[in-house]
Amino acid sequence: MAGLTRVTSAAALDDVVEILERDGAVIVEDFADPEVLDALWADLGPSLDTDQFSDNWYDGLRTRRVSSLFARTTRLTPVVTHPVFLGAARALMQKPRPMWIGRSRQEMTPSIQISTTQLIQIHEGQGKMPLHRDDALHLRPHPGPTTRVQLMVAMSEFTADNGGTLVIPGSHHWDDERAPRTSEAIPTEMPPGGGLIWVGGVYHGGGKNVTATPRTGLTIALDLGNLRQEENQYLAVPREMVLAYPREVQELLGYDRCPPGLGWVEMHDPDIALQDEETRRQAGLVVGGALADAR
Ligand SMILES: O=C(O)CCC(=O)C(=O)O
Ligand SMILES: [Fe+2]
Repeated sequence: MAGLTRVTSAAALDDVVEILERDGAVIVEDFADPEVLDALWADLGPSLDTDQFSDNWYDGLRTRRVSSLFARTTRLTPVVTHPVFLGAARALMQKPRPMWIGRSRQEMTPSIQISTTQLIQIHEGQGKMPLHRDDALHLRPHPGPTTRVQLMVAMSEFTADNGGTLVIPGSHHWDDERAPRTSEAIPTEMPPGGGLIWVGGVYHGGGKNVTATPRTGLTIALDLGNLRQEENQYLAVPREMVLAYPREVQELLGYDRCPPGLGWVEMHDPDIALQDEETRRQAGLVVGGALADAR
């Protein structure tokens, strides 16, 4: 069976979007530089130094998962803003929607947001994860518009034997009646630093690891801004860690209004919560647990 389509970071965005529309998945061979990978291992690796595994069959009883990644490192900017990943996510999801407001015909373009972040380490003895669609979290019907674009960066090599993510190309076009079969799935094989990008409607799942070496991946999902985040970034990432990131990443973490008007606080865009104490107080935000003087 032919493998998944492969490109490099230099690929034209239009080509990547076309592959994602056709196959629902693509491998970017050189997604993360070795320095980026080293920095992420330094910040995040220690959280995998435990003998704990996930506590349920679906997540994997021989799989370690670490979440809240933006609370654990300030070095995810080149990953989440990678032009191929973020560019494809924007192209596939930020489609203008027409609407009437009174007699004025307007177009609103939704925002996108970070929805889930995890390190996933599959150990020897872990079997295949059930094939699933991640956008099923939003109970949405298929086929339909793309509402999630997800990334898996290989923190270690991904092979067919060590649990490289299984993907059924084209399955985002299927309806909700057709069941996924393992025989249709292709393993993701990529070097450390490689990136698998897939759309939320594609059937996929972690593979079986029959080797003695764990397989480690770092996943970030971007969802349409009018959906609830899978992982609650407002609770997961402390304000001071959000402040350590550039504006574009802050917006992706949810400090942005999804047009026409989702996510406001005290009638302001939510990034008001990242301003200095005086500005927040004047805006009417509750600061330090007390009602602001402005009330
Ligand atoms: O670990 C993997 O390769 C995929 C995991 C996955 O699909 C999930 O956790 O939803
Ligand atoms: Fe998944």
